[in-house]
Amino acid sequence: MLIRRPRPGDSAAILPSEITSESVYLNRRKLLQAALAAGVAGIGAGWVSEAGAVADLKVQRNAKYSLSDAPNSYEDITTYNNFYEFGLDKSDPAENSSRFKPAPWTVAVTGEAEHTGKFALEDLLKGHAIEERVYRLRCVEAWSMVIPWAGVPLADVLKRFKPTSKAKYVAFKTVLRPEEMPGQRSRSLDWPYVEGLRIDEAMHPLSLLAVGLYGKTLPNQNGAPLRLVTPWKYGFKGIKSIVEIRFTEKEPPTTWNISAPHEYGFYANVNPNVDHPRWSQARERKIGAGVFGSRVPTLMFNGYEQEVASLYKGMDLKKYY
Ligand SMILES: Nc1nc2c(c(=O)[nH]1)N[C@H]1C(S)=C(S)[C@@H](COP(=O)(O)O)O[C@H]1N2
Ligand SMILES: [Mo]
Repeated sequence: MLIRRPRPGDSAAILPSEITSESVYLNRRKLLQAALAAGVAGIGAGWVSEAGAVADLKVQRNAKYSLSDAPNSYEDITTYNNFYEFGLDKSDPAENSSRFKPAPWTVAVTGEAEHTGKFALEDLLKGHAIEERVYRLRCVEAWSMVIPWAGVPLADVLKRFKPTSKAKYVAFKTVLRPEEMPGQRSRSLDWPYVEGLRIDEAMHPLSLLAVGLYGKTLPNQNGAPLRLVTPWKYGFKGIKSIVEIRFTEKEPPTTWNISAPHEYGFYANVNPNVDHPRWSQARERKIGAGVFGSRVPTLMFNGYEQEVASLYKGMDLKKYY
């Protein structure tokens, strides 16, 4: 029997049934507006809460760290997701995350740092200006999207805790709430989802703690209220709904590496020259570029070679995948 391994989504072409056409989307919005006007709760619950939950943010575009590419539509970004806590299909996170409560939110900062403790999200972000950064997200499944994130540089947040000289890595953990996250009631992955970065990767100016997109707070399906974004790495490093940040001396375990170690490594740097064991990484399908998609060459480090190559000087990138 052939057992298919779990993987961060689906590398095959999208099925017509997965595509939410513009007209269907607009009809849903009309339904939502009608429901709101009539004061009816429960109709299209996912959409009501999704639209209701996000709030405007004050953001300033950081041009230095933004692509000039046109971002994907809000619809693309919020309906084509990987968030296995809410199901395996791309449409599942938008449909199954309406009961998730991203507020109030507390993050535990632990491990090798002078200041540790539990912090309300508001306190974690206090004093940090929220930047907009347009990054490309390259999924390991060989598709990509351009997303206008809103967030704060991870380094600025981490430095306030004064990591000690033993802090060689930073580990992140997603919330464990099977009552609100139906995917956590099945054993598709080891819950909670965990990820990690080497400390110099975490301190790199491109690493972002995102709290929003398109100038609004994150919708649940995109990792509300706080998620990681490291644009030179495959999308699965961008852990969602973070509740713990731990400074460690040893390389921390990471969810996809636990799930399939010869397919997903710790580094997960985008690399068109190192194929996934089951498919090529040389090209990517741009989401939103039509049903037939537009396949374009994948760039080394997702286009951020100049900025990040020095982090990996002397390392064999085939061995450290
Ligand atoms: N907790 C958690 N974080 C996660 C995932 C997940 O399943 N669970 N999927 C990852 C993968 S494979 C990708 S490509 C990105 C997708 O982010 P987006 O849905 O906001 O585009 O989230 C990453 N973060
Ligand atoms: Mo992914």
